[in-house]
Amino acid sequence: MEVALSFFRKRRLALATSVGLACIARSGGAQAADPARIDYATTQVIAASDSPAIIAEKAAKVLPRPNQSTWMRLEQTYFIHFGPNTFRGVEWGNGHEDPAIFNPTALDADQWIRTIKDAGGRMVILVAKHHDGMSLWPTRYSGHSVAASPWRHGKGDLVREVADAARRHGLKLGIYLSPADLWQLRTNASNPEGLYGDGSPKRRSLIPTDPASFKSDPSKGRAPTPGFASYVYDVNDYNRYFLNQLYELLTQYGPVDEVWFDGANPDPSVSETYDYAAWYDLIRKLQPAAVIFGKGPDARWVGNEDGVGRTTEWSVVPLPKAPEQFNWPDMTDQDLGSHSRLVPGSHLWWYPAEVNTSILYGWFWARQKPVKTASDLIDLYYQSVGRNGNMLLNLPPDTRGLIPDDQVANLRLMAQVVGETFARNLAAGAIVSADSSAPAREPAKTLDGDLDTWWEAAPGATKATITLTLPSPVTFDVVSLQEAVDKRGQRIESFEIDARDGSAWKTVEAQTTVGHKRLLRLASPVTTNQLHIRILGSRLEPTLAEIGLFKQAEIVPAPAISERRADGAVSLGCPGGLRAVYTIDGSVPTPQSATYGTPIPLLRGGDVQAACLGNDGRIGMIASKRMSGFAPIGWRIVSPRSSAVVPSYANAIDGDPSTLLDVQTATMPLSLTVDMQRVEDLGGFSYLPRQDKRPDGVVETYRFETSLDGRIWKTAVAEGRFDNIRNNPMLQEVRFATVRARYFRFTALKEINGREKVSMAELGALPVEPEQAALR
Ligand code: FUL
Repeated sequence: MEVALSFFRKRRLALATSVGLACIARSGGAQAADPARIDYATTQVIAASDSPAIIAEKAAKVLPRPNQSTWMRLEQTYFIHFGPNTFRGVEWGNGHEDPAIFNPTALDADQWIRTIKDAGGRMVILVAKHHDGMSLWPTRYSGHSVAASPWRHGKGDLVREVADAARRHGLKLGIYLSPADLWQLRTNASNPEGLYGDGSPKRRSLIPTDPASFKSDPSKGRAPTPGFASYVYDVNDYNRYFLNQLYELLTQYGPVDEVWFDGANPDPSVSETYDYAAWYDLIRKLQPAAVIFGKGPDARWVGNEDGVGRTTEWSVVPLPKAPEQFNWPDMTDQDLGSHSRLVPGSHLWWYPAEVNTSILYGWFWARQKPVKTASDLIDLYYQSVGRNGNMLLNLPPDTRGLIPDDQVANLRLMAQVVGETFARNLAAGAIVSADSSAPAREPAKTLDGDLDTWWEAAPGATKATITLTLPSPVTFDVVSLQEAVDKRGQRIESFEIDARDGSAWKTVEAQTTVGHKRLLRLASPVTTNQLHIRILGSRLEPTLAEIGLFKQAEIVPAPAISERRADGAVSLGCPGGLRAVYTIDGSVPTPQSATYGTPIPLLRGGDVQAACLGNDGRIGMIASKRMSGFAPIGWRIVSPRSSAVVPSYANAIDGDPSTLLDVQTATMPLSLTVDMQRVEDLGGFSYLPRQDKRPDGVVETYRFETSLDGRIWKTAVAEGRFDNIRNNPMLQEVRFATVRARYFRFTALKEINGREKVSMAELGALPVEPEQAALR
């Protein structure tokens, strides 16, 4: 035993230090010969004696690892969030779900993949297990999986269906496996066997472990998947469970190109230590080409769930420790990699951004969650792919197991615009010259359509001007630039673009970083036959692999949908007197839908989807807006009582999301009582947090009560939580058993940062909806 253990300890040490090393090359091999020379490497360390120029050179000579190079070229990737949450209409589960609720009636993974492919997606990342802990493949290591659901009579395997469909259509596959696992939580009364936080010791474990002796003798393995080996790790129960789940996912379904580790944990009251070193090691062994995202070394969360990359986005970031010892916290600062951050002791590391968001306001489907419009999605494309990041857009299927029509329609419009815009590079045929070039790196290489060849300024030059001269003037409003990051790293720090306007030059853009790809949408179209790209600052000789000029495809813009007016009606407006068509039944508008004439009454709330028809009768971009619940006509605040009521209280019930109730020094808990002035059957309430991106006063936990007379109160929700509201401050609709009421009282129990502050854009009351009865 002793011998085995000490052998194992040595092995684990070796493992820990080898994590990620398969692809780490340190600079310095040639330093013995020429101490001044800095070689290209996948990591560089800044020394106290390094001059600013040496620091810049080191930063410029950090290269992406091969898995990252392939990944960055995917650009458009898609997420699928589907699971028990879909059937419960929630964002986060609780670990008490009965797998029987997972019962999609028409699940078609092929429809998911076709939708993604048609939109230009190159990879699908499937949530195989979310925080609730239900595995969507028939894992051997827990009964809490699709095998216990009625879907496909307990014989279903969602990972298999998605992996097969992805392969059929030539898409890569990624896997999201939540480290947080509420089903396994030691305190979960629904699962007395919970492993998460069970305090178990680390034991020598063979992966894949024999499920029959998972706890009694974890050194006993089961037969490995054909083509794969077994591995030994010294881990506790939950980490062994996690490693075995990873093993199943990474050996049974073909190539996996991204493994997604989320940092969120809905119930931190039970603590568990994640043995990341072992997880990374196993991933590298089973799927060496996979990128490890988030809580991992290969791809970085951009820092928000809105789908917005930084305008200055460095792929090289300084780590305070060596990458193999680092624990990858979320990096949310505005400036992650500029020169001032590159301090002595930093380990420079290629760590590109992934920009994730959902097509719905929410990660899981629910009927009330509005769909982003095509123009929102086009913005997302420019703010992610166009800002040196990969786009990761979530398409959540509904309870049928299909991506609903409204998502498909908006995505299709987005893909049409993006596809048409980038179909033709208007710079083709230009003569490209540069004021300096390195040997064999001539500027014509920026127009050869090959990312692996590039122009590079002459040795020593950190500024340069490239000139494009076209045979005749072209009109464009998008400029695309790409650096030769794979072979030369990321270098450009600032640049400007000038267009020739007669005999003068006019600056049309001034920006900072480029990286793998930078797309610039100009304020207005430019017509010219000559263009300068002036690189004003670069960490080392600047490079450009590709240059593109494009004209955004014309599409009829979406109509403006007003807020609900005081009388509860909504109006639509199209530019240039175009005709608007709309629906309020959740269907996607078509040219045959109702034509807008007079304001649409929405006294009990609803979804408006509308589009303008072009002069040729073609449908334009679709806008949608949800009017949540009853129109607040005649509502008044009963308490806090008038003397104490600052005017802003009424802002929560004025139907106008742009006005805020904003109490900066609240005595918590803070209650707000509203008199609706009439008796209604209530089926729930809504809370719209402030939409200005500030966290102040955003409510995390609440109580909700109702009353017929303002004296006797019924509790509808004693203590509820708006899950994931910090990262996703969207409209919250909470349903409860039908109750007749004239008054309601919302109590803010806790602000997201635990401060004495309360804010809200709107508070609303919801009518009873038919499908409510089905919610548990
Ligand atoms: C977050 C999670 O908590 C959400 O539910 C979702 O999975 C998102 C992609 O990451 O942190």
